[in-house]
Amino acid sequence: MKVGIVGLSQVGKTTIFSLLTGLEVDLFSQQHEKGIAKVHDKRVDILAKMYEPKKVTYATLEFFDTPALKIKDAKERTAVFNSIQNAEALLIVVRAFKNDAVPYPEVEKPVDQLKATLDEFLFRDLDVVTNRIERLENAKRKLEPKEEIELKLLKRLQEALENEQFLSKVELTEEEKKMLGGFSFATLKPTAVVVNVDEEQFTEKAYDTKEQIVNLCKENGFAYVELCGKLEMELNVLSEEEKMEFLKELGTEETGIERLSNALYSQCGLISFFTVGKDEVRAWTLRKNSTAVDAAGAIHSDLARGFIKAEIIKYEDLIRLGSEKAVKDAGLMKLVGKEHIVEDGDIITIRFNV
Ligand SMILES: Nc1nc2c(ncn2[C@@H]2O[C@H](COP(=O)(O)OP(=O)(O)OP(=O)(O)O)[C@@H](O)[C@H]2O)c(=O)[nH]1
Ligand SMILES: [Mg+2]
Repeated sequence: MKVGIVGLSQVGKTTIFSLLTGLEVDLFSQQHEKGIAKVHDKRVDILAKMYEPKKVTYATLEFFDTPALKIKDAKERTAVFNSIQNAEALLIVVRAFKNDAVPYPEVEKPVDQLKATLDEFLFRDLDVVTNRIERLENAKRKLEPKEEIELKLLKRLQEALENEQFLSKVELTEEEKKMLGGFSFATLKPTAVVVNVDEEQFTEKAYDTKEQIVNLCKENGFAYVELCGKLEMELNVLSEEEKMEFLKELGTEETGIERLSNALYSQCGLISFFTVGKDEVRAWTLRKNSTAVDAAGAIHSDLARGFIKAEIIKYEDLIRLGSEKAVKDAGLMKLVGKEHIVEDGDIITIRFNV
């Protein structure tokens, strides 16, 4: 899953990108980068303790940093969105932290930053829709029936966007969604908002216009996370033990970056299943409602091709009963066929024959 990080200038986009991916980035280079972030899942750690495997592999998300959006600047907008054309989800960064040494974005109030960013999403999609409509209307030939249908649909979308409505709020049939797949509309992508707060705001759990931001996120179905970039940077250089200690003092068990990657993961409709053994404990990513044969295919195409059955035990059962054998003895191992729907936390062994 690819996630584009967007926002106004000097809000902490590159800082958060660097924290997520563990890549060291020069904050002053305007080059945008991409990188892989592990999705921190405590269950993987616990399974690793149980199996003591040679290798532990977490699920991952891929992130893209972008240059700053400038309010109502069509050229910058095109540059930013073109650079994340392939992103399947978007992460909006909003700055609440106060520091006069860091120039403030064009609008200062956090909620105004969010609104300005969302407007850029709307403008982007409106640009795309309008261009395509013009192209179809100016075609010097008779449109194909499929194009006629597309034109009608695009006009509906244009009207919604002009009324500042996100395309995610427009009712679309599966057929229509498919038709729109190639446009990479910003307002159709799963979106999360991260507010970059300072230490004081973090402790107080409060910042200017928070309530409005939380409400906007609710209305639009965005995931919402607060974190303190500066604190996360400090946490980053600590040993695992020191980190746990520090987090405990802060009254939490997870870092903001861990919360953020988990929130994004579920916002994107993703679940994890696990494979376990002495060689490797590993989390794999699937979309919700995927089947056992999809799970096999995620591991290797051979496993999907030669799929016979899948053995499934539940993570909770394994932890509760202490061993695979105990789970089997309790009759809690399921042997399932291709079409069985995999659930988050399933531990899977594929039986196959190629
Ligand atoms: N005090 C404080 N400073 C921060 C925080 N996060 C980022 N900064 C600083 O803010 C400045 C901008 O951070 P960046 O991560 O480069 O922000 P950006 O959104 O990528 O900036 P542009 O790409 O130039 O738009 C840097 O000097 C950071 O060190 C934070 O949580 N607290
Ligand atoms: Mg940057």
